[in-house]
Amino acid sequence: RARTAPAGLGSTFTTWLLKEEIGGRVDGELAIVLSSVALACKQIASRVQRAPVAGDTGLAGDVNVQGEDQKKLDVVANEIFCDVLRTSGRTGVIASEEEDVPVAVEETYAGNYVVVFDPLDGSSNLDAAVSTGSIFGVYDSDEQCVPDFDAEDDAAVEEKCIANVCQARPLHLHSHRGNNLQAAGYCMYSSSTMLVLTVGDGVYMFTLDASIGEFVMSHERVRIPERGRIYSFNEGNAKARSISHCEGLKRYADDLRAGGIDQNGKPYSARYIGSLVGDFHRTLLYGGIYGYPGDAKNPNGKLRLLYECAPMSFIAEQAGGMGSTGTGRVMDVEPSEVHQRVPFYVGSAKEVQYLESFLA
Ligand code: AHM
Ligand code: MG
Repeated sequence: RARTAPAGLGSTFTTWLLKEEIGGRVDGELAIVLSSVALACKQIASRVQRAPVAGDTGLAGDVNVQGEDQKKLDVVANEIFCDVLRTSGRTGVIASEEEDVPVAVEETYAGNYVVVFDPLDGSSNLDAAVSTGSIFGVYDSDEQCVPDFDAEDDAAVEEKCIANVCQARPLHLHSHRGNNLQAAGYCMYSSSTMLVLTVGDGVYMFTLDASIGEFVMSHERVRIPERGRIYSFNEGNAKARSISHCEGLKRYADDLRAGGIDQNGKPYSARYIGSLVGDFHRTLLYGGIYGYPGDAKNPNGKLRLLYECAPMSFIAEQAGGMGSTGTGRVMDVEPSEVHQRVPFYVGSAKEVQYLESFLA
């Protein structure tokens, strides 16, 4: 009898995907989408590493739909993601932080899945060679919203693409998994390149082994510590928060500095990279809380629901943590716009609950 390939620690991403497919947690199409995402991440990792010598640092000269200056590598990473997903033949619609509206994949290549992504998050860190990452989420398509390229004009196709992304409510993953987020993950470009993802069956981490060009499983069934003494907020925004409606946040910050949940315990430590992927990855492994609140000027904060907060919340929940808007579960927020922002708090369950107790 043939032996089953080992699919635990030390196995490749491809072997793990195969095992998930055999176990019925991933279908053949989703496996191809996820392999394509992994390929895009390898290509981006290589461009990020070589950026200073390849002349890939600095601004591209354009501004994206959200009014942010695009870095050269924001544009390159977006092209890599779009090209790889398009040619996967399994993606119908893609929505990116760097695209104004969701884009339908041409009929010849089109598949069913809707993939949302931030191709290069934290790119303001890039020129200093500090961690960056890509974040992605995969949703089922809604048949009603699949554009008909032959029969419909461009405006109708675009409208359906928007509907297709916004219908994909990242909700109730346990009770309605078929309709919502099917997979979510990120790839961190740091001292190691790490692909972290969930298909609703725990969280797995794969480290890129450059000697073989493969992601190899380095952590399985990751669990975020229930508590953690690291908090990760942009302290420079504290003043804006204190003059806004966020009185509870100010009290929370003062409370953390005074010792947090158990006031007599060791003090908390502040850590803030300014790269969601890096800050989230540390929080996932060490515990604690990451937050990007709203303030007087931006009541919904900065981070985007579809391709930043919802995928990270899915991962956090799958690891036993929480992703919250401060007053409710991020996964329960129904998107109404592609680039919608939400206040975001994520991390150890007890730490997020403690923060929520100040905002109730
Ligand atoms: P980006 O998608 O344009 O890179 O912005 C998102 C980034 C996050 O990675 C990070 O957590 C946050 O912006 C940092 O913002 P700030 O500099 O305002 O603290
Ligand atoms: Mg981003």
